[in-house]
Amino acid sequence: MADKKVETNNLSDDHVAKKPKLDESPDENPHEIHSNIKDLSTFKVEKILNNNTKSKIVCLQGTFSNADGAGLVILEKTAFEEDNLKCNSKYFTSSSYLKKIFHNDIYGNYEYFPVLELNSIKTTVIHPATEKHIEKYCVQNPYIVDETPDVYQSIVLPYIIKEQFDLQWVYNILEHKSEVDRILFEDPDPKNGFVLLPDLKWNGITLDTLYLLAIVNDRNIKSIRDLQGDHVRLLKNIYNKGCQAIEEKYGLTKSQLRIYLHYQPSFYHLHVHFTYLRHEAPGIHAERAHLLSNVISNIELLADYYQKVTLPFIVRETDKLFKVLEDNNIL
Ligand code: GTA
Repeated sequence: MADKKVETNNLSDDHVAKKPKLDESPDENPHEIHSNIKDLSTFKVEKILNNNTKSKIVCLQGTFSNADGAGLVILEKTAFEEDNLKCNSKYFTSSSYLKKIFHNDIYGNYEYFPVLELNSIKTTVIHPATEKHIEKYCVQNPYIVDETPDVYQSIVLPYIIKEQFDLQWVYNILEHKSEVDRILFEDPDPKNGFVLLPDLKWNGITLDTLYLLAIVNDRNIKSIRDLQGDHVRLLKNIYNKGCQAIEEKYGLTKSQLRIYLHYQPSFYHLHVHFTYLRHEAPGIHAERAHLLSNVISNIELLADYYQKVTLPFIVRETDKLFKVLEDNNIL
């Protein structure tokens, strides 16, 4: 691999948990749990970080008996797939088991156990997980910060450079080392190109929860704060080709998609979220999501809009940034 410092925007990775050398293939790393994981019987739960009864996502912290370091397991009960419910439904067969709880007049309550293939739980394993991963998945009090350009330059940017999450998974995608078979569309142009693929949060099947991610090839754009006039071509390219690829594959038009960027993002390599408008994905709220069409329009009006504007963002109580902002009387 070329000069790693250049590839990571010169960002430090001091906080990164002990991990394999970067020139090892991601699939052949003996220290990772992922290379030979078959079931989760080696996972021992130590703490429930978050149990969201609305989204039905639970985040568990623990350890694997066959690997060092902390691990996170995120379990999510998935939405119903409409195709499975329609006529000749796999749900309503004699292979399923119906357990009666009670019935009263015309009302009946049951527990239903459909066939195994309909009972999958979407599972994400993060191992080895850093303290920052663990913090991120804990329930915490959020606060809004109005970030002026000055606060960004003097406080937030130095913090990002020191503390950001490792971007190796992003580079693995761009370099075709991971998730190659999941790529939906790719434009290899180094300045205006990008890779479009299903997001980690999507199972890639259930259309109602469609969630794809466009990751830009240019490694020098951390977030919308860095966007300038000469990025309009890149952003329009993502919008046009991303929408076209999604329409061809999934039949959803651009007016059925929510296309946005996060501020602050978790990962400081520019990427754009594409979600189905009907799906209430995490991170679609006003305090975090910036619609791509708005972003393009702002830069077209004023090339250095994102270097001049005050951008609000959410910081959480146990983030190290919270303390830094408090110490500087920003919060
Ligand atoms: N294809 O390896 C990856 C990968 N990783 C590590 C992250 N992403 C990946 N996609 C692929 N392969 O949408 C995706 C993330 C996210 C995007 C980064 O990259 O899923 P962001 O920088 O704006 O950060 O986007 P963001 O939005 O905070 O994303 P993230 O990290 O998903 O967290 C948001 C919240 O969503 C979390 O706090 C949690 O509440 C929830 N969440 C996170 N992960 C999951 C999950 N696996 N299942 C369910 N909910 C989750």
